[in-house]
Amino acid sequence: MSRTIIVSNRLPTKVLRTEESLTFQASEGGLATGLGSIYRQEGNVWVGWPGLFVEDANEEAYVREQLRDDSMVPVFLTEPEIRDFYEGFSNSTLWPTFHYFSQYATYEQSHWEAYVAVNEKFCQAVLALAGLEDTIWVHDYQLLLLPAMLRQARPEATIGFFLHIPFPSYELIRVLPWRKELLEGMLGADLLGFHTFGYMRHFLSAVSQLLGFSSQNGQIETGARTVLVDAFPMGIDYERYVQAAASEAAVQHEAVYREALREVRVILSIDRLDYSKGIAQRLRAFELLIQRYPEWREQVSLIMVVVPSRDQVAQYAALKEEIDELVGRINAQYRTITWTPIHYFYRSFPLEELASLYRLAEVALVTPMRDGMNLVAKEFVASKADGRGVLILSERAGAARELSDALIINPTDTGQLAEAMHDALVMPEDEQQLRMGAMQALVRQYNVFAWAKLFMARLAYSKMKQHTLATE
Ligand code: GDG
Repeated sequence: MSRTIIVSNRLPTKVLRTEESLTFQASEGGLATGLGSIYRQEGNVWVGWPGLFVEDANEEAYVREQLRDDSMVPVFLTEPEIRDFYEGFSNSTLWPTFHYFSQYATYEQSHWEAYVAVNEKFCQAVLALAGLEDTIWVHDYQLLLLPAMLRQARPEATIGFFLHIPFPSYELIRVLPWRKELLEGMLGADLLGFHTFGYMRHFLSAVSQLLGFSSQNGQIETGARTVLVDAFPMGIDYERYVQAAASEAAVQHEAVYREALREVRVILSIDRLDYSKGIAQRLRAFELLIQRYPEWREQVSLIMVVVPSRDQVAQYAALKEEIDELVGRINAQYRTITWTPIHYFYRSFPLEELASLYRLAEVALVTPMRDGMNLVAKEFVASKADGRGVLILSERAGAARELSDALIINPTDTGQLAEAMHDALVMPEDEQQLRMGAMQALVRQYNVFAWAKLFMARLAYSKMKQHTLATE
């Protein structure tokens, strides 16, 4: 039987070390939540790092066995590998470059070498597992070299690749010392997927300018092979969020929060800690709102959840400090005995509590500087059963291409953002329902299952086409 082997840097489960034992916990992040619902079907397997440094061969065997029962195969990485491959090349070179923060990028040869070595390690893990009939689906920027490595070992393999972050303009890609190798690595796939046509166009342009390969209708001719490129906007497990929001637990949490907040209306913001998410700019915009419209003081609070992430990378630690300071200053300046302007949480919440926050909020602020897609925007939409609520969405999130009924803003324009918050707070209910209803129909239909199905169908088609061409 042919299976799908999903490969990503992280497994959808992370293994944590407590004093006496190891515990297994679902990981956060868009990829884990999105694909988590589908990989268990039809004997599929997920290959990735379990988030733990194992101490010895016994522990390694134990983790491997525990994960096997849940269709996962771990790739064990060492501390120097995580430092140089993950925190180094992935998160200090590729992530800033691909999110248009080149000024934060570092270019270390040793990080590059670790990146090559870890991609090779993943390649060996997949080859040990994959049968000739299996489909291999590689995910994201940590594994850009893997498609070509797999292709070299298995010229006939069916390989898909999906990039979850933006693909930037050629002008950013050309800065990277290893730009050609990275593009060649990706071109080992049969099908390359991006969230939007914009990212796809940037990729085609980079391939043409750096490698000289032309393309037509999303087909790149490399000389040896044809590679298909297309846009597949990722969706969410819609029903899961509908159900979570309707659950007894979510309703109860909401009631408790509501009582504590009394009549105060809620604007919500949820992200991983990341400079690409525009968190500091959002805080400044909220301050501007209560400066320009003092009537909202004591009437509106911002609930801001920031999920700890990558705090070993210098910029993330600095951002955390900036956010702490901004929240402290704004709260100290405007708070009253009975009102807190910003309720700030630096931790993650269980799904039901997250759902209760989506229920509670009248306005969601999703205002990244750059974001491949942004699933929080879609989850908020799915959670609003009564159709009320307003989404404020950055034009530079992939989701803005689909959710055009949100209030679309430029996240660097603090004034525009403050006005959008005001507009959202005074928006008539029928307009809210009209906009929300249109977005719900779209998010419900193009859910994560539709996304995966479309990608897989297109991958099968690309393979069939190549086969036909080869036998003609
Ligand atoms: C990358 C791209 C792209 C957040 N806080 C909690 C929590 N979350 C969950 C959300 C959502 C996920 O984490 C975050 O997904 P995003 O899409 O917003 O962002 P990234 O993690 O940066 O993901 C992004 C995505 O990949 C998929 O392609 O959309 O552009 O950057 O699902 O709900 N979950 C729980 N508690 C929290 O406190 N349980």
